[in-house]
This record gives sequence, C-alpha cells and structure tokens, in this order.
Amino acid sequence: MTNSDELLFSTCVSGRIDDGVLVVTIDNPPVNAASAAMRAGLLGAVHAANNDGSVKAVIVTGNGRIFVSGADIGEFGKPPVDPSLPDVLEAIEQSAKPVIAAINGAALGGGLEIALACHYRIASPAASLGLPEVKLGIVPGAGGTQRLPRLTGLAVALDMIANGRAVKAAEALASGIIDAIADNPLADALGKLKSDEKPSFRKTSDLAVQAESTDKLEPIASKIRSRARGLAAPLEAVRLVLASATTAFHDGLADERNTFIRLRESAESAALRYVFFAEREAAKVDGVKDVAPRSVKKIGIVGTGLMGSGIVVSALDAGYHVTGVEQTDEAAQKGLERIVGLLERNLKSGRIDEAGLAARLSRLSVSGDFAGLADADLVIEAVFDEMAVKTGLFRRLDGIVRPDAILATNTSYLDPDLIAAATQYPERVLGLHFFSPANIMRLLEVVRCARTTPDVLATGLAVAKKLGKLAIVSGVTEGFIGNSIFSAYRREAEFLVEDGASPEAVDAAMEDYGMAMGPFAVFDMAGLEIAWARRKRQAATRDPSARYVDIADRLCEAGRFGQKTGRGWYRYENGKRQVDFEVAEMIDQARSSKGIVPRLVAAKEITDRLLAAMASEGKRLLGTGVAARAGDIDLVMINGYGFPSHKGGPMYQAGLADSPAI
Ligand code: T1G
Repeated sequence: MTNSDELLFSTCVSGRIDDGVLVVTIDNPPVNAASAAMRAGLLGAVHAANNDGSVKAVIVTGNGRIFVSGADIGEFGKPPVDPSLPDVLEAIEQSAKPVIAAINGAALGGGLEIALACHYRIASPAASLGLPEVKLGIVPGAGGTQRLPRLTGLAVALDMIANGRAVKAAEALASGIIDAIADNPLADALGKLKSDEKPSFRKTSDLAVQAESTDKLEPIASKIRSRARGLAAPLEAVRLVLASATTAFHDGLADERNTFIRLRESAESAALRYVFFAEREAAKVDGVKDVAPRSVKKIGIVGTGLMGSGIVVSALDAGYHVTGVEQTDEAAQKGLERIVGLLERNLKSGRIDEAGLAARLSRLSVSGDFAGLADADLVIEAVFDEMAVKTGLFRRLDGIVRPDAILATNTSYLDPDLIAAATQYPERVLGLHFFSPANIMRLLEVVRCARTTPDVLATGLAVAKKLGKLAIVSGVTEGFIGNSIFSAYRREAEFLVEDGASPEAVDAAMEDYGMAMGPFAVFDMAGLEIAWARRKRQAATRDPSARYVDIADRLCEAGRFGQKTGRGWYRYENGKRQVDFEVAEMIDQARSSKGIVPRLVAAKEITDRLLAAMASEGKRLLGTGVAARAGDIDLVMINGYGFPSHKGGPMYQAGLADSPAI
C-alpha cells in the first residue's frame, strides 16, 4: 500500500498510508462503540498491514472526541457476530507490525481493552480511560482483567475494574497504563515512528503481574466486597484480577470471557443496562428539542438553610457566580458559615483543593440584601415550604430581578402553578426540586409548570446538566414524581403494619430486597411531621371510604417525630436505631380500635405489595402525563430514594418498562 487516499476496511473503519505507517481511524458515531462493523474493520486493517511488506507500523485512533466507548451495548441482547472483540485484540497483540493506540478521547471498556492489546499507547491530556463494565453488571470481556494488572499491578487494577473507576491521562501515565501524553496523539505517534528513536514496543500479555502483598490487596478487596452488597460483577472482577497473577494469560482470558458471557445474561446486568439507556432517554424531553436555553452565569439562591446551602455549593462546584440571600444579615452570616463549612469539608475530603476553595469563595456572596439578586439570571428559592411564604417572595422578586430572569421554586409539595401565578411573568417560573443534601444527590426533578415556556424549561435542563444532576422532567402534581410514588409506598407500608407486620419486619424485607434503607427508618430520618402536616391538610377532602391508617398520627400526637426527637417508629439512643415496645403497643391499640386481628405477613408479601404500590402510582403518573416515561420513574426512585439500580426500578420490575431489557 502506498501513500494513498482513504482505505475502507468497513463502514466505520478507514485507513490511510503515511510513509509506510497505516493510520486506522474508527468513525462510528455517536461514541465509536465497538460494533460488529467496527470489529470487522479493525481486524481487516490489522490483517492488511501484516500482509503488506511496505507497511512498517499501524496506528489506531478514533475520530472526534471519543477513542472507543466500549462494546456496543445495544448488541448484547442479540446473537453474537464474529469477529468477537477478543479475536480482534489477539490479532492486534500478535501482529508482526507494531500497533500504537493514539487515544484521542474516552477509551472505556472494550475501548481501553483495544488500547491495552496495542504495543504502545499515547493519550491526549483530556482522555479518560476506564473499565466501567461492573456498572452494567458485567466484567471486562476482552482481556481487561488480565492485561491491565500486567501494566498497573494488582492494587490499581482492582480499584479501576471492580469499582469501574475511570482515570484521566495523567493518572494513567503514572499507573503505567499509557506510555505518553500528547496534545495530538496521532501526530505524536507518527513523529515517534519517523524519528530515529523508535518507541519500545511490547506485548502486554508478555509482562508478568508484579507480586503485591496481601496486606496491601486484602483491604482493597474486602472494601469492594462489602460495597458490592451481594452484586456478582464486582466480586467476579476481584477474583479475575487476583487470578491474573497466578494464571497463564490465555487461561485467564478464557475464564474472564466465560464469566463475562455468564454475567451478560444475568438479570442484574439486564436491569443495569436498562437503567443506562433510561438515563439517556430521560434527556430527550418533548417540546425543547432545538430550543436554545437562556444564558445563565449568575444564580441567586434565596434561603441558605440545609437545602439552600447545598444548592449554593452545587452551583459553585459547577462554576456559577452565586448570590445567597437571607431575610436578615444575621441569618445570612449563619448561611455563609454553613456554606463555608460544606466547602471546607470538601477540601478536607480531597474533593477540592485550596485553589478550588478560593475560586468558589471568589464567586460567592451571601447577604441580607435582596438587591444583590438584581443581576441574577436565575433565582432559586429554598425557603420554608409554605404557600404564603413562597408567593410573597415571588411577588417581592418581581420588583428586584429582570423580567427575563428565571424564577425556580424548590418546593416539594406545594403547587408551583400557584407560586408562578404570584409573579407578573408566570411563564418564567419552573420547579427545580433538589434532593437533600443538594450538593451530593444527583437527582433533580425539573418541574414543567402550566405556563413554563420551552426556553425556560430548556434553561432549567441546561443548568441541571451543568450542575452534574440527573434531570427528570415532572409535570405538576402534589409531590411530583418521587414523592407521589413515595407517598404510595408509605401508605402501603402502613397498611402492612396495620395488617400485622412490624415496622422492623417491613424494613428488613425491603433492605433484603436491596433498598438502601427500609421505609420506616427513612420516615424517621426525614421526620414524621411533614407527612403529618400534609395528612392534616388533606383531611377535609379525604375520601371517607378509603382505608386510612392513623398509627403515624398517633406517633406524632405523642411527640414522636422521628430521629430528630429521639423517637419515632423506632427509639434512638446514641444515634442507634432500636425497636421500641411502646410503638408495638401503640400499633396494637390502633389495630384493636379498628377490630383488626393482626396476622403473620411474610417478607415476600411485603416486597410484592410495596413494589405493586409503587408501580400502580407510577402508572397513574404516566396516565396523567406527570411522568413522560416509565424509565423516568425508575430513575427517580433509584437516584432519589435508594431503589436498587440492579433491580431496574419499580416500573421495570412490574414489566412496565418502556424498552425491553437490552
Ligand atoms: N454502546 C452503545 N451505545 C452507546 C454506548 C455503548 N457502549 N455508549 C453510549 N451509547 C449511546 C447512548 O445510549 C446515546 O444514545 C449516545 O451513545 C450518546 O451517549 C467488551 C463488554 C462514552 C462517556 O459502559 O459512558 O465494553 O441516546 O449521551 O454523554 O469488555 O456514553 O444518542 O441514542 O452517554 O457524550 C463499556 C458507556 C461497555 C461506556 C459518552 N462502556 N458510555 O458520554 O454520550 S461494555 C461503557 C458512556 C464493554 C468490554 C465490555 C458514555 C460516554 P442516544 P451519551 P456522552
């Protein structure tokens, strides 16, 4: 092959000869996934190079911002198509001509495995490299667990593979994953090949895994095992990586491939792949496609309490200028202290460095002077959840902020349309319902009010993305998506207790199912008074024929509001949750007052009824258009309420998911 125009090895793999070097470019939009056509093209290119004496070396690179995003997950549910990725990587590694990976962007999963099978690796500074397969309920299936340890050692490989942690180029260089960093990896590779000092090429599989002491490895492995909470993939990843030190390379490859195929067929992996695609679907919001968001550089936040200070930190982390406002200077000072405390905690934990702290503080002002909001592009209120307070605030903001400034309410339960009606420009109002702690929780319900204009909604979504949030659009209903489902969940949990189950039995059943915390422990943590206030608000309009459990009312009437008062559904001593016989007596009294004879309730009945209650409410939200799709509901419950992601969500479990498992 001579210096030529483009050579086509498949629909998404092309090549050109550059002074005896075959430059292979992968161009498989949108993310250069390793589809069947990509694999066939890459294999064809390697074979062509090895069958042509004029070719001295091969460089593999990706077109655009991604090198290779990994296997094509969409192919998982379909019959396998040759060549498999391991076959392609074997051909690369055994190539008589050296193959250099010019890593132009993200090299993830099979993408990093391709690079590991090459004989030399150059990455761009912004490239991320990782093996995130465990997040899909699988393990690397093309040599990652066997090649990576040969470059990094066992400890780094354990952390990256079993935690699915990606690293930036600098860390990859330090760990031995790559050989060089260059702004333009392809040009650098060509330069190295044309220079007198050729790079030292080597086969990764020829390297021995450096022995590391058990004292160093066991703590890493046991932390992974404890965090796995019974999930198979991280445990198998640990096993395969550790085995790489004592197993012949090809035996390790075979074990890895068999494990990958077994896990790929598992229910856990199907659910996690469903969640992966559901997150991408959630971003496809009706009515805002091609709508330009407004520019937001400065965000005002009214209220710097627990929620408001978390929102402030989240906005500062995202690079916004932030003005926090309180009713008084004294309250503002307290808010500033709360915010600085959160930032200093992030500094201490290493999430930010001193420069990052200084940069954030340079973009922050907190005061009791509302005039500071005059130039805000977006104002988020996080004040007390009372209608009069919020409507009064929005009327006041009308006279302060620009007419084109967007006003967002963080209300959890109030009707945002009524709040919007308080301002002269209701079309500029939307809901941004953060979950506490707002600087940690990924979920953000973006509430489309009746009058919210498309560009205001698009702006809310753009801000959510810049905040690093998982934005789920909700229509207006009491509690939006998450709290509506959670209320149904709470109602059924209380029915179960009235029928005969104990709170602790209900909690144990749901924690065994995979929930981060059982419902009654969550109610105590959140505080029982909020739901109590809402039940009292609804009492006048409650359907008298509907079943109503008054046990929680009795707890509140007895001053048992949960963890913060030391007593709720449980008793709390030194922060430790304990079953309280007083509560059992109150439950018995409540049952007997209705003539209910308690019966044994099995754990399966508990999980079945609670899952069904959530799914039934989810169907209602779909029917009323509050939720756009079942996947959105599942994402809210996973990311806001601790539903186990490897179960897919209540809608997925009920067979109501929009898309079949991939
Ligand atoms: N396969 C198929 N489609 C994918 C895909 C993939 N690997 N990655 C992304 N997409 C789709 C996605 O659904 C969306 O589709 C579009 O691409 C843009 O995605 C053998 C077995 C690479 C960091 O887990 O992390 O390799 O909605 O919005 O924000 O051992 O995509 O446009 O129709 O996320 O720029 C391992 C998964 C696979 C990486 C880019 N790899 N992807 O983020 O775009 S298993 C992963 C990502 C594996 C090997 C094993 C991200 C990204 P649509 P996007 P982005």
